[in-house]
Formats: sequence, C-alpha cells, structure tokens
Amino acid sequence: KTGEMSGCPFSGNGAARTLLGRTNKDWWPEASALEILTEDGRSANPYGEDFDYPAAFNAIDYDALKADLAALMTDSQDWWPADYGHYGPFFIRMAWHAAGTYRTGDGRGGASSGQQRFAPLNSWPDNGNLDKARRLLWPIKQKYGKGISWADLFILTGNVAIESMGGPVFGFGGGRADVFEPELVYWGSEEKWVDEGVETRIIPDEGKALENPLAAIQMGLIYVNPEGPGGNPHDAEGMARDMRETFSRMAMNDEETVALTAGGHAFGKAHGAKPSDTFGGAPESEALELMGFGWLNDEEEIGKGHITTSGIEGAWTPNPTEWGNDYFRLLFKYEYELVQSPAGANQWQPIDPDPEDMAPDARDPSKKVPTMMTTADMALKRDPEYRKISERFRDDQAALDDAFARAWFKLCHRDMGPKVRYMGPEVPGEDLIWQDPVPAGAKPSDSDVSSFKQAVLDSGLGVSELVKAAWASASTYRRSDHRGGANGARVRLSPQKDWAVNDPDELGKVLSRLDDLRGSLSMADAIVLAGAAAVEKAAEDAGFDISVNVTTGRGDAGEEHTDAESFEPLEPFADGFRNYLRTKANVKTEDMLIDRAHLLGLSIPEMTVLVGGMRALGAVSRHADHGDRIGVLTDRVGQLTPDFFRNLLDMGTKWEVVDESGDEEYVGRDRKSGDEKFRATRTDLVFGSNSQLRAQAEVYAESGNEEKFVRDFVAAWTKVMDADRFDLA
Ligand code: HEB
Repeated sequence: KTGEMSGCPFSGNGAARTLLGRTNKDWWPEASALEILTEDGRSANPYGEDFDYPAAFNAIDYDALKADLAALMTDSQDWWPADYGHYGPFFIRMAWHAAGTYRTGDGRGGASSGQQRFAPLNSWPDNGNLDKARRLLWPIKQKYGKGISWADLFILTGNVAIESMGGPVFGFGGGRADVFEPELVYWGSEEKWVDEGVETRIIPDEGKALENPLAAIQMGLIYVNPEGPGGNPHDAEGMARDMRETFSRMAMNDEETVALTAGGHAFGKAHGAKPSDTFGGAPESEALELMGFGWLNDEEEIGKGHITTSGIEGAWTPNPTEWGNDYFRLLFKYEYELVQSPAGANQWQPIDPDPEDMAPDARDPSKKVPTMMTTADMALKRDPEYRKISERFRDDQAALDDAFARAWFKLCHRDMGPKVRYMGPEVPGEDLIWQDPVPAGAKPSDSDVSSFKQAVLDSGLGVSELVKAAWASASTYRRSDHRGGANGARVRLSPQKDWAVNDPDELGKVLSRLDDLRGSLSMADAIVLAGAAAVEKAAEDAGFDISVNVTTGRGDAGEEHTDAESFEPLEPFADGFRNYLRTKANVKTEDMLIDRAHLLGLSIPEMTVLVGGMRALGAVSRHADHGDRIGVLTDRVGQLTPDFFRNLLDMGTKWEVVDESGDEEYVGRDRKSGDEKFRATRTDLVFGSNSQLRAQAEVYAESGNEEKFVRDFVAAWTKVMDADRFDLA
C-alpha cells in the first residue's frame, strides 16, 4: 500500500522538529500579534459559545441562496472578469482547494472550518488568486450572514458551479461552523514555498518518503506539482507515484483520483499568460491598501484575461464551461508534445488538433486557442493503472458521472464525520462506508444500568483493566475529522482490537467478559458504563463519593459498517495518557501527548488531570521496555488520588535518565539512600520540568485540592467518553 510509505506519524527524513513546524509567525514575522488578545482563554469568535450554527443554517432560505449563487456564476465583475463569462470553474477550484488540505494521518485540514480565509492557506502559492474567488462571494455571504458559514459556502458554491455547468452532483451537507483564527496545523518544516524552489518530499533514490501526516508533495501545494515531480515533466512514473501517494493520504483510491482530476479539469482553464515575476506577493504580505488581495496583476492585463496563477496556460477541453467527456476524448485522441507556456511552465499540447478541438479564448469566443494537459493530467494516460480507468471512463459517460459525483461528495464531506452532523435539504439518503455509520442505539433502563455496573464490579475485572478498555474505546476520537470515539464500539473490531496500545490480550478478555454481562445493553454503552463503574469505585476507595454521568444510547457497528483499512491511520503511535510509545517520532514524545490532547479537544488542565488520574488508576499500557507500572507514581494503585503529582513534585526524589532507553525512560531514586522508587517516561516528567505544566501539576498536588482533583478528573473523563455523541445535540 502506497499510503504506508512512511507509517509513523511525524517521522520521515527530516531531523528533529517541533510539533507545528513552520508557523505563520515564521512566515510573516511582521503580522499583527492578535494572539495577545486570545491569551487567557478569550475566544476570537464573535458569535460566542452559545451560537447554534446548525439552527441558523436551518433557518435560511436554502433555495434562494442557491439561486443567488447560480446567478453569481455569470455575473462577471470588472475587477476580476469571469473566464468565458462563467465563474463556475474558478469556484470549483476554490472548493477543491478548501477540501483538499484534508489528510487521513491526523484528520486535520479540509473544508470544515473555512481555513482558506486565513494564513498560511490564504497565501499558499497553490491557492493563487483564490482570494478573488472568495471576495466575489462576499455579497452573498453578507446577505445570508450567520446562516451560512464561509466553510459551508465554499463547498456549496462548488456544488452550484458544477450543477450550473451541467455536471453531476451527489448531494450537500451543511454544518461546517467557521472559526475566526488560523488553526495550528503542521504543514511541514521547510523554510521555502514550492515557488521558491523547496525540495520535493518524495525522492526514492535518496530514501526520502512523504513525511506523515503530510499529504502534499511540496510546501504550499494542495497535492502534487502539476509540472511533474520537482517540476520534471519527463518523469511519468514519478508523477503517478506522487499522485497515488498524496491522494491516498486523503483517502482517495485510483478510481476516485482519476474521476476527480478528469472531472475537475473538464472545467475551466489554467492561467499562465505572463511571466510571474511582474506580480505582487501573497495576500498575507501585501500592502495595506490592497485590502487582503495578493498576487497583484496589472488591471489592464486582467481585463484582457492576461492572468498568471499556476503559470500553466490554457483549457483542457473545447467546452470549458460544460460538463462532458471531452477531457478523455482529447487525452486519447491526440499525441501530446511538451511545450512551454508564455509564463515559462512545462505543459503538454495536442499535436495537430482538429479545429473543433480547439478551445475558445477566455475573453474572445471568436478566437480559438490550443487546449493543453498538465504533466499531472498526462499521468492519467501514461500510468498503466490510471490508463485502464481513464479508458473505461472515456467509453462510459454514466460511469464517469457517478464516480465523479461520489468522489466530489466524499472530497467535500470527508472531514465532517458521521452523517448525523450533516444538515440541509440535500443530504443524500444513502449511507456511505466512509461516514463510519453506526446503527442507532437504544437507551437502557436505569435498573439495567445499575445492575450491570454492579455485576462489572463483582466480576473480578480490575479498575485499571476497565479504565483502559473504556479509554481504548473512546480515545480514538479526533475532532479534526470527527472520526473515532466510543460510539459503535469499533474497539472490538479490526484493526483497533489488535493495536498494541490497547494491550490486545487484556482488552479481549475484558470485552468478552463485558459481553457476557451486558444483557440488552449495547457493547458501546457497556464499555463506557464499565469504565464509569471503575472510576466511581476508585474515587470511593480514595474517600470520595461521586457519580460518573454516562449518557447511554450508543449503538454497535458491525464489520459491514466498517472500512477497517480506513481506521488504520487512527492508531496512536504514542498515547501519553496511557504512557505508550510505539515508535519514537522526530518530535519529542511529550509533544505527542499534546497532539493527542488537541485531537481530543482537551484543555491543558483537562489533559493534566487525566494523565495524573490514569496513572493513579494504573491505566498504563504494558510496553516491552516500560513494563506495566511506568509512571504509576503511587503505592495505592487503583485509587483516584493525586499521588502522581505529589510524588512527581517531591524533592526527595532525584530523577536520572536510563541511558539505554534513548531518553525515553527515567528512574526516580531516593535522594538520600539512592534506592529506586519509581520509573517514569518523558511524558511523566514533563509535568515537573515544563514550567507551565508544573504549574498545573502543583494545583493538583496542593493540600485541599483532593476533591477538586477527583471532580476535574471525572469531568474530563466524561468529556472524552462523550466526545463523539453528535446524536445528542
Ligand atoms: Fe486542478 C485548475 C492542477 C486536481 C479542478 N488545476 C488547475 C490548474 C492547475 C491544476 C495547475 C490551473 C490553475 C490556474 O488557474 O492557473 N489539479 C491540478 C493538479 C491536480 C488537480 C496537479 C491533482 C492531480 N483539479 C483537481 C481536482 C479538481 C480540480 C481534483 C476538482 C475535482 N483545477 C480544477 C478546476 C480548475 C483547475 C475546476 C480550473 C480553475 C479555473 O478555471 O479558474
């Protein structure tokens, strides 16, 4: 499988790096420091926490919005005239680039929060001139206001564009609430953009594979370099390899890749009329009076259609504003020769085209110009596997229609999670496997719940086993693409049940015992209830009577609802909450904890209290090197005490690195006697060493905060257990 060229997240060819790689501050050091206003937890979101976007979306006149969008398609504006009098293709590219940043590795990127408005994405070379596309939409965004987010508007506009040019559309689900600040995502650690000569990320000869979780081949690209690997148009094999690798990182197979690329390029044109050295910089670095626009072209040139975006010039088909099969027809009808665009880019041109196979000029329909293919397009015929699919689509329009419509829908909705999160009148009825469907669950009676919890406590299963099973089930959730989580109980299916982090033998034993005891409860509820029973007992043993609220009603997914392979990227290579490390990444192991906490949507105090609590409960993974007690800094394992923090901060203990562990394991010795007291990992010690995390640990170690510790733990625990309960909203 090409998707596994580099299986470990954050590992690749590079040296050690930071969790976020190069950030906006590195790219644009002079940008205004708005983040000083969001320190101390003040939100940048003007709608506030109580804003109910789904309700606002459901209140708009959806048909009127679509009609306004359809009218906009041909309402050409002088400041950025529409090619062929139709903005459709331009908007499709905008929507595709909004969605195309998604990657399966960590579920980040994608269309779901409208990030294309912000740096760095607003200034990526590959997003050239999409600032104009978004600005064309502003009057409609303004009109519908809070009822349509930018994020939804980008995708809906793409759909309307396809429809307005006769293309097939499978449906639309709204529900992407906007955020108001750039998301912090690792986009790479390179210090240059693709147009500044940064290296390509796959170089097999030098053993360089695409670093996980990245899904683009060079910094600032959505996927691949259209001119070929590193700009080389002759490397046909490498071009297909790059496409296969990057598209698979976005969960697209060969057929979807071919359908999307060919279907997309049935529309519109590439822009390379003039050498690009005459243009201004990207939006984020441009002059104030340009009001957020970048890539400044001369106005007169724009009027003439002399625009340069990618540097490649020309349309793919003779009918750039009509859906059809001319893309494949031309691709196979002609031999193509390598030529250079006026901007100097490598591209391919049909040899001796018939007059009817010429494209109209974007400004003057009476004038005919040659069509073109990019090196990436040429892969659809130069690569044997892509070619088979392309030939099939060439001969079967209906198959292309269906494949394109479905792949486009998946592209645009892949990061929205389960279908219950979709809204609006155009949500397709059909369940799709990549939506991770979960059959509806039933709510058990209170007495069934309490007798089950009692049976669990009487079963002989231990607190740590039960807590670990519940954590294994729920903690796969990632808010980046809303996948994973306890609902569906996929922890009992492949691949999760066999993940090393889950201690498969122990997990199997716990799950089969719970299955015996659960009666009419779903397994998904039973696992969470058993965890709650264990946490309550642990609190009681520490002297606190607290009940752990469980909202039942989860359903169980079967294998038929589960694309097992698609769950593989959810496997944690490190889970600091369970003190687990499988493969050392090239970020510090403690940073992997922060990464997981972020995916779980946890705050710093929530992350802290969960780590301390799980250690006290003995809920750590068994590890070849680490044993099953590492980080468990207490002699009363299984009681919900703040011992982890107290022992960690105790000056009576001196910590030393265990040399053979490669900085991953530490021994804590009595400062006087030198006797070994504890073993711990980097993830444990960071709560004493990092000044901010130490401040958190101190709170939970302080006298008088014992009950706060228990309550905060239970609240954070419950948050994780319920993270995927969209059905409750
Ligand atoms: Fe694309 C355009 C490349 C995929 C859709 N593209 C384009 C261009 C280029 C490209 C270079 C030009 C830009 C300018 O303006 O200059 N693509 C590409 C690549 C890929 C792609 C390399 C991968 C293979 N596309 C795609 C997809 C889609 C698309 C998937 C969807 C579906 N595109 C598109 C469109 C356009 C483009 C529609 C046109 C735009 C206008 O017209 O403006």
